[in-house]
Amino acid sequence: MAETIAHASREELRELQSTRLRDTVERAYENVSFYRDRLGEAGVSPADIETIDDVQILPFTTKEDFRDEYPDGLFAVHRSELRRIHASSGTTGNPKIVGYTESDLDLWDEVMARSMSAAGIDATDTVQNAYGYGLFTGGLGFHGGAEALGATVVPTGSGNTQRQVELARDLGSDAIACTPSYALYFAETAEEMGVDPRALSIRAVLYGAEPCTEPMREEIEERLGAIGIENYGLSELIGPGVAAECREAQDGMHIWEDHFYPEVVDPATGEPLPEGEEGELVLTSLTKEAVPVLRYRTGDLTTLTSEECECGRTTVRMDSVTGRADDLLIVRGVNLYPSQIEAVVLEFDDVAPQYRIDLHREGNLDHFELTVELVEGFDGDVDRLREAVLKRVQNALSFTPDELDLVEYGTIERTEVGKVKRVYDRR
Ligand code: DLL
Repeated sequence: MAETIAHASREELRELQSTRLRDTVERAYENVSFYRDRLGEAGVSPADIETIDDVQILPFTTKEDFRDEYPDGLFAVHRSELRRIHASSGTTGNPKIVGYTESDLDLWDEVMARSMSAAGIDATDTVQNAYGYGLFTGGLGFHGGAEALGATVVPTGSGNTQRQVELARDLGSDAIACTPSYALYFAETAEEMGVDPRALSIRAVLYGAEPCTEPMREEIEERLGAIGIENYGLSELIGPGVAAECREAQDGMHIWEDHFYPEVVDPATGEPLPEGEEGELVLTSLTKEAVPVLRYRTGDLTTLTSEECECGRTTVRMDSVTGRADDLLIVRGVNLYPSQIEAVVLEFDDVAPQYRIDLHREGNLDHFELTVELVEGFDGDVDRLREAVLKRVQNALSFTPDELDLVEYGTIERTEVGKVKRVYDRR
C-alpha cells in the first residue's frame, strides 16, 4: 500500500480521500468540542460531507486556534491513548501542542519512509540525521522514517558540527538530513577542517524546515557533491512527511494526499484558487487520530500541480514555499519576500549563499539594509560587483536597497542549531 497508493489512479485516490474525510469530520465532531462548535457556527453537520470536494464547506482552523486551545483542547482522544507529544514553539504566544496515538506514529513512519524512499534511500543506506531531536518534529520524524525503511540511522541531532563531519567521514554516511542552512554550515566546517565535503560518501541531502530557493539548492549540491531533495511538513499536521521531492525529477514535492488533503486559497479572502495559482496552502488530515485537523491555514505560500511527474507518482505536487504570508515585508509600499531577494542575489557567482536583511525606520521612512557575503578569496572589484547586484535587484524586484554591504566570507553569523534567521525587522 505504502508505495502503490502514490501511483494510484486519481479516481481511486478520490474515493479513498472521500471516505477518509467523512471519517475525520465525524471523529472531530464527536470528540473535539472546538470542532463541534466551529461546524455548528458554520451550519455544517458531518452528514453534509459526501465527497472530498465537500472539504470546501468546512471552516478553517488557524494557528491561533492551536494557541487558544493550548494545551490539549484539540485532542480527539483520551490522554491515555497518546504515545507522544511534540510542540512547535514559534516566536510568540503559547506553543502549538500536538499529540500522537500509536497509529499516528505508524502513519508518520510510513509517510517519512515514503519520503526518504522517493529520495532514493533504501535499507542499505546510512542516514545521518542532523535535525534537532526533542520537541521539534524534524529529528524524530526522520529517525522513524529511516528505521521503518530499514536504513541505519546515525542520530547526531543538530550542532557539534566538527564531530558530525568526522562521523560522516568515518561511518561513510550516504545521506544527511538537515535544514538547508545547516547543510551549508556542514560543508563549510568540513572545508575548514581540511576535509573535502565533496569527497565524503554523502550522495543525498534531505533538506527542509526552512525556505530554500533553487540557487540555494544548487549551492548545496555543488558544495556537498550530492543531490538536494526537499521535504515539507509542519507539526500541526504531523511534522516532516507531508510532502517530499523525488530524486528522478526534483521538481516539486509529492504531497502524500492519501493522508493530507491540500488546497490553495487566496490568503486575503480564503477563496480556493485554481490549480497553478500561488496562494496559501491549506491542509486537512485524513487519517490522524489524536489531533485531526480540518482545513488548516498553514500560512505557507505555494502552487499546486497535478501534471504527471516523470517518476510515475500520481500525487499532486507543491512548489517550494516562496514564503509565509506573515514573512511578507512591506518596504516603502513595495511587497517583498526574503526568498525573492535570495534568488536574485545568489545568481552572482561571486556572492556566497549567506545574507541578512535589516530593516529599521529613519524618521518616517523604512530603511532597508542588505548584507551579503563575498565568496572565499574574492579579489575582484567590490564596487563594481555592488553596482551589478543593485542593478539586478532593481530590475528584478523594482526595489533598491538603501544599503548593500558586501562583506568578507565568514562574517555573517551562522545558525548551527534550529532554523536560520535572516530578517531582522526593527521597525
Ligand atoms: O519544520 C517540520 C519539518 C522538519 C519539515 C524537517 C521538513 C523537515 P515546524 O517546526 O512545525 O515543522 O515548522 C513548520 O516550517 O509551516 C513552513 O513555514 C516551514 N517549512 C517546513 N518545511 C519547509 C520547506 C517543521 N521545505 C513550518 N520550505 C512550515 C519552506 C518550510 N518552509
